[in-house]
Amino acid sequence: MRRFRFPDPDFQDRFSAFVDERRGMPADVEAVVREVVDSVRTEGLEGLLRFARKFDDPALTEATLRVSAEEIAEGAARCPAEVREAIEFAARRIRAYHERQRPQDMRFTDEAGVELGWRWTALEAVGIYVPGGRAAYPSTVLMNAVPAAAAGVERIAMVTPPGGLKPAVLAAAKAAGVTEIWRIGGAQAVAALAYGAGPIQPVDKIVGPGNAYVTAAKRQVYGVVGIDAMAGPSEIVVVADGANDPAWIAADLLSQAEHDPDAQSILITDDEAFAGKVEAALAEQLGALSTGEDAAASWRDHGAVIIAPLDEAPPLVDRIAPEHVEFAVEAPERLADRVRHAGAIFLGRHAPEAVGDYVAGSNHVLPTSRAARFSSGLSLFDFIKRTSIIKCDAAAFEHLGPPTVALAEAEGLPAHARSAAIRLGRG
Ligand code: HSO
Ligand code: ZN
Repeated sequence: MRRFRFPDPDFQDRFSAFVDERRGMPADVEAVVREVVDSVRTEGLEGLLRFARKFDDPALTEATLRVSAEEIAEGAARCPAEVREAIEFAARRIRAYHERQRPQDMRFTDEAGVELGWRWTALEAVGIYVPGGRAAYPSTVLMNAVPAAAAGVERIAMVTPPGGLKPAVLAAAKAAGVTEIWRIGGAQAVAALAYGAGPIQPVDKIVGPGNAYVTAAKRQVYGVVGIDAMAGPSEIVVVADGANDPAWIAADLLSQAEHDPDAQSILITDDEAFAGKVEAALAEQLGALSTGEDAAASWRDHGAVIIAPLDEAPPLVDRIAPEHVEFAVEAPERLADRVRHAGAIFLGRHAPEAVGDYVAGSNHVLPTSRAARFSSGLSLFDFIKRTSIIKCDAAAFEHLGPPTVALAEAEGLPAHARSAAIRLGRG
């Protein structure tokens, strides 16, 4: 854990160096992934089964590739009722939030009499990658699939390695409106979604988190299909005054730290004695966490405490451009309104980031590694696209034809020029 004091003479230099540190350099797996992706692309089902058997399940066959409706229903039924209800509660709230993002179509006639506009339509088919192992989270399924369903995507194909098929994941898939589930993971699953393989029809876009192999595969199939943003290790900045319960703030910092040894939690406070109490509470809570080893490594290597007047917090937050920022202060808007770069902002003492991870309704797939400077979290917009509309009658064309001819001639494209000129009676 690093400690910074705003008035220290070397504050700016040390803080800048800290912000620019890279966490978790991605492994170079491009060449390995290239072979897998090419094999699935050229061999289809055969290539997919070869790699799926090698890496995940030696007994996998074409017949067991798809998780049947009965398996989904049975698995979901094994999910404890309390968890299933929480999943359904979350799904409803995420759906309601994302439905409000739906933009209007537009149609207008400009001063030249040209009718213009655009209209939005949903993608037809989307693939959702759900990691296996510890990170097989039902919330991942909800945050990726519910916005797709809300957008009107007809086919939502989920892939997950055999270990990912946990009861809560299956319950989330049901609640989210996933339409098919395939028992495959890794780069071969991404390639199968992009190119199709045997019974797996190709999709139009692939979203969802994964390891270095999955991420490299998504990058390699980009262009054939759309992909979502590349997710890095999670981050949180908590801006807190001394009136908070230190145990609450410590818990918030640990809630990100436990994700990954490369996650980052930063406390900004104007009260040095309070910071000390948060650190003590954090050390105490760490010992009781089953995820304590990762959380301790994250806090030790990437954590920070910044002592600064709260008025200085917004520009510091902007430099960090964090995935999440909490303002646990008396008048949170006064500070938060001055923040420009953040994936999600949590206002007040009763809005811990964990509610945003699960049930607030907003999306928990958010820009990391300072990408909040230029991008936004996953939303309905990731599952719709816009088509331009252009309508001209003869009178409107009188205005558009001559400059079209001029530009086409300037570009040396005579057929373009003719297609306009012919309609002006000069063809
Ligand atoms: N906080 C993570 C998402 C997550 N949390 C999933 C719990 N489950 C994204 O930054
Ligand atoms: Zn989380």
